[in-house]
Amino acid sequence: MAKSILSNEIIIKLNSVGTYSVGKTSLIRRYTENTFSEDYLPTLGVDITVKRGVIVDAKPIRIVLMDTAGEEKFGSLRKTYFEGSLGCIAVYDITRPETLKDLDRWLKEYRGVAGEDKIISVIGNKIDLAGRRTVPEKDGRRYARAQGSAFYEASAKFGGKIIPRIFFDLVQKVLRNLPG
Ligand SMILES: Nc1nc2c(ncn2[C@@H]2O[C@H](COP(=O)(O)OP(=O)(O)OP(=O)(O)O)[C@@H](O)[C@H]2O)c(=O)[nH]1
Ligand SMILES: [Mg+2]
Repeated sequence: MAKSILSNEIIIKLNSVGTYSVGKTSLIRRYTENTFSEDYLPTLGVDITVKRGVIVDAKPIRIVLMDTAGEEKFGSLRKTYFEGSLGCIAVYDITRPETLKDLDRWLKEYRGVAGEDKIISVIGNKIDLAGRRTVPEKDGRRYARAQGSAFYEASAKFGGKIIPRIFFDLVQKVLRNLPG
């Protein structure tokens, strides 16, 4: 955590992890800009977005979102973006079961750099594709519980109140996890 010199904002760095095309960037865009695009533009290395003006527990927060690429070829770069991270969204796609299994590998990599005590929220994305669902909600919920994580199902496409809720809850847990 850091404090801005010019304002009393608390700066919290968060990451996204998960396999390519699960919708990490789309969830973050929905949260920061309230937009969605059907086009798939893979993240190249990292996208950094800053969200200001969030108030949690009466404290002004500046969220720095480090949205990393899911494609394997960016592996070595990714680790450097996890340094100093206080929490992450671990995203899978409810139409691709392997993407839930992949979270083991992602969370191992994330925790290995950021630390074991970091706050992780598990998100099953693309629930608008209900007819193509192959991961039951209970499987995601069970996985999240085993990780000691909060669990959400969401759609970056549909948006709704769940999107700000995910990030608000994560920041609140991070704040309450900070020493002092
Ligand atoms: N139907 C549907 N499509 C989605 C949703 N979220 C993302 N997509 C689509 O899935 C594709 C991948 O989305 P991205 O957000 O770029 O995925 P990503 O996880 O950031 O992928 P990488 O950057 O390559 O790791 C795009 O075509 C999006 O439009 C969703 O909730 N519903
Ligand atoms: Mg992306």
